Amino acid sequence: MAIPDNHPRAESLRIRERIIEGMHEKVVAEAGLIAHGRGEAYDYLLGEKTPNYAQKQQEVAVAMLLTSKKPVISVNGNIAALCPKEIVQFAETTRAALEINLFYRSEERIKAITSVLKEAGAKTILGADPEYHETLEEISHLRRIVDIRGIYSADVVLVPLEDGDRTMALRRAGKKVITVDLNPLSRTSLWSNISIVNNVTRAIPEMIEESFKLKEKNSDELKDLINDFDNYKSLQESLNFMSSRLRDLAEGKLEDPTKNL
Ligand code: PTJ
Repeated sequence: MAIPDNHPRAESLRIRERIIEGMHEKVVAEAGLIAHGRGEAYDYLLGEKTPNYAQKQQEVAVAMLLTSKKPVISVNGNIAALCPKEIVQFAETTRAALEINLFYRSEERIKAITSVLKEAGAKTILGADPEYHETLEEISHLRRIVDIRGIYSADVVLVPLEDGDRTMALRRAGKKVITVDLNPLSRTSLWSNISIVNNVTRAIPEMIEESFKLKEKNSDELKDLINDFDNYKSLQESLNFMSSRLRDLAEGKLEDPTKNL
């Protein structure tokens, strides 16, 4: 559907269209639409802008990816639909492998996501070839199927827009987990080493920029950034941001659009 440029919610509606189209093309799971709606609601609480606390989370996440031995970025349907080019570029700048890993796994969806990533410029995509499949015993559903060259042997895994079980399982398997999740109360956010409470559509491009800056720093400086970071405190900051923004609105900052009618 063509979204008029002057629509006050044009950008948000265009993003919705990408998710809906992705669902018709089997890239996005049906439940991906529901997940997206939940994300949108949280993004309202942020004012649909990247807050300062998220810039810090993003900086530390990039530092962790750049200092890791074997970083992997896990791609699901929503990521493939929302930011395919950006995720491919981010994998390149952080020398991370890209691996398709799905909650609602099917061969049809793996193929659809593979072609989206290829079109976006990805040269190597892990997770599709059964010859390299291994299982992470800690996970009970289909996300347990991982690539031996990727998530299975990774030290750091970025799992944007994720369900909680796998994050817990990856932590139990001794991996460092970074997530991008607009819900600071999700199990994924609580269980990750670094949780970025921001919209992936802003976070990934901003982290690409950040990775160019951080590449200028030496590894001790990057490690200091990581060591000084406390995920639990950082989640508290994000909750504080959301609640104080709501309080400000409730106490008078909310504009009444009907006042001059
Ligand atoms: O493609 P599949 O089969 O792997 O399935 C992917 C989904 C997203 C359906 C699956 O992982 C799932 O059900 O996830 P959940 O448990 O709904 O969690 C998704 C989380 O991502 C929720 O906490 C949302 O608030 C959050 N979220 C949704 N959209 C965004 C987001 N976070 C950041 N940016 C978004 N655009």
